[in-house]
Amino acid sequence: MTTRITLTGVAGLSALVLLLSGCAGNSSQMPPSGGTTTEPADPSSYDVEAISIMFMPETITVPAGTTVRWVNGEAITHTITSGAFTDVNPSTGIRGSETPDGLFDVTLAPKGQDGDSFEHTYETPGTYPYYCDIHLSMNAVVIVTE
Ligand SMILES: [Cu+2]
Repeated sequence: MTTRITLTGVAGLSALVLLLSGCAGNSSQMPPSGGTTTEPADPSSYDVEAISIMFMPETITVPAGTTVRWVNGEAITHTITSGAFTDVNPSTGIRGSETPDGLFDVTLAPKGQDGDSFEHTYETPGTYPYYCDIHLSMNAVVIVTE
């Protein structure tokens, strides 16, 4: 009897916690996409944010078939340009040169405007550097595994 009462109490508490966290999630002002923390949404997609003149995260490793989605997190224009960059200064992060490879080269509108995100699906394993053509400090890599 004592055990049964305890179990009921625990179950009731768990339900209360779930209820409370559910309420908190609904009442907070979460944008429909792209939260600040990782969402276990779709494992076949991955978000990268352009923020503070950087790509966050700068290096990602994803399995082949993953759709990477870039989202502009600030009110300035960036580009997502596929291609190699060289001679990145270790203290400033500024690259020395870049070579677009033609895979994609898109302009991201400032945050909140039409065209402030872009998606590309990486089907083939390999290393895919990209950069922002406007800002020499925005250099990043997508590593696609089998
Ligand atoms: Cu930029």
